[in-house]
Amino acid sequence: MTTADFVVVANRLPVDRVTGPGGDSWRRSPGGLVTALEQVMKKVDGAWVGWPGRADLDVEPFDFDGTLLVPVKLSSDDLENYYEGFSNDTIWPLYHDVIAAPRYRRVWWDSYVRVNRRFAEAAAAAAADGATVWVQDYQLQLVPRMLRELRPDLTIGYFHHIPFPAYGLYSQLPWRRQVIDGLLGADVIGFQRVADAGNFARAVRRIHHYTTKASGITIPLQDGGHRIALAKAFPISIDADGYIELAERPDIQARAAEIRESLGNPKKILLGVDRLDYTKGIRHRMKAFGELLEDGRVEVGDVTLVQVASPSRERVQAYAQLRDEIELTVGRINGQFDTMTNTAIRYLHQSYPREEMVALFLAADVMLVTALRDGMNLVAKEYVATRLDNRGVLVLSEFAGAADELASAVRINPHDIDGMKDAIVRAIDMPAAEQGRRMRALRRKVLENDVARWTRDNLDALDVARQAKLREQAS
Ligand code: GDG
Repeated sequence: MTTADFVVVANRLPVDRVTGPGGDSWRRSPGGLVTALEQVMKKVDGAWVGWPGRADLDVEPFDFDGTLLVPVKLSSDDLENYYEGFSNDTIWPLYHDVIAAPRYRRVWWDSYVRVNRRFAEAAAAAAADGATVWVQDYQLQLVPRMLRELRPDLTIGYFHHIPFPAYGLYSQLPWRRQVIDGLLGADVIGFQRVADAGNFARAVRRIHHYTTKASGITIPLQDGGHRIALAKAFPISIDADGYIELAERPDIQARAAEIRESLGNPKKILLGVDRLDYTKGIRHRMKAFGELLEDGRVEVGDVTLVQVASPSRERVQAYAQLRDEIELTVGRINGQFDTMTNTAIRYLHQSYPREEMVALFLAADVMLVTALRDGMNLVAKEYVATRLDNRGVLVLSEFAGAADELASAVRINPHDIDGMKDAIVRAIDMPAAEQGRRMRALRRKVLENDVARWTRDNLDALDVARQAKLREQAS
């Protein structure tokens, strides 16, 4: 097989299998990581290892737009145990501070180990001598160590897209030592927030008593020597220029006006955009909005909340249950407050093309990001990037990673319903001058720290690690 000098390993390949009249073909998938890495992959001799998106699909590596795509086959059992089970029903709730109860099942763990090994072996086969491999996210935490054992010549990076919890919670994990060891196989371990990197370093100290200093973790080796792994924050971002281009398009601006019109031209539109996930605080947001209507502080006709809740992980029980709860709440609020002409909440359990999302951002006066825990939250940054007129208000949870950079948002604690109600009213009533001051500061941050910068910072850190490795080999 052809090998590559730069290999990305992620749960999903950057393409979707589509069935058309002429048979099956591959189409680039719209994900954030794909956009982030597009430029890099074009420049280097790159490969991408991942699941092709359909159970049991067995395909040979193939070239797509100059990148070697290496499919990892997953059976429906693997998907149930490794993906829906261990990744999304154990790690996801545990790492989001146990908002939902994590389930610890040994068969899920066994499958997670097996599937991680399969990814590591595929990456080892795709990587050229001395290559750099960049592993993505919580589904693949064991891959760095497995890969280091298979291929000590490689420089290995890992990026963690979700929070890393405090040790008091992390220590619940029956396999806490194995997961830490898996991650420590990387030379560079990237996190969203400084606090996540700190929690990780503390877990390493508690479990192994290794020395950690600034971002460096000293890992003793069997031969009596040691190596240093870097655990550091690299806050992820968006392709800000891409969003600005969309926001400048006359057809998308016209669509934004049309959306306002079709909602009955309320004075203010509030917007929420989330995967339907219990981490996003959708229920808390609705509770606050419902109470504002009840208290008479907000009137239907003046204010409408548009909530896009895109379908997600529907086969995991906690998600099915959350959907029922949200839909019951929306039904109750709308039943009580809707009029023949206006609705309180326009709820959309659907996915939309990016153009439509941007039109919604342009139509919205207030963006509500009320996550109970979130690695970063790209929606907050996307809203800010599209506000070309420097108007609009971002209400942002302190528990989203984005809060570290976006200090000029109206910050909230989503658990404090009264505080969130006051913040929403403040956002609705905010004078244009204050909106402008805040939005300009927010836009500066997002435009400076875009996704190109994120990729560059990560790759620079990997390059430093690679140079150190080469020097060591030479000495
Ligand atoms: C994880 C972490 C971290 C949503 N609905 C539609 C749609 N979206 C897009 C948004 C945004 C993306 O999906 C969601 O990204 P988030 O960051 O908000 O949240 P997660 O999916 O939970 O992502 C998170 C992220 O990884 C990156 O590291 O920030 O903390 O949890 O881009 O716009 N896009 C379209 N139609 C939809 O209906 N086109």
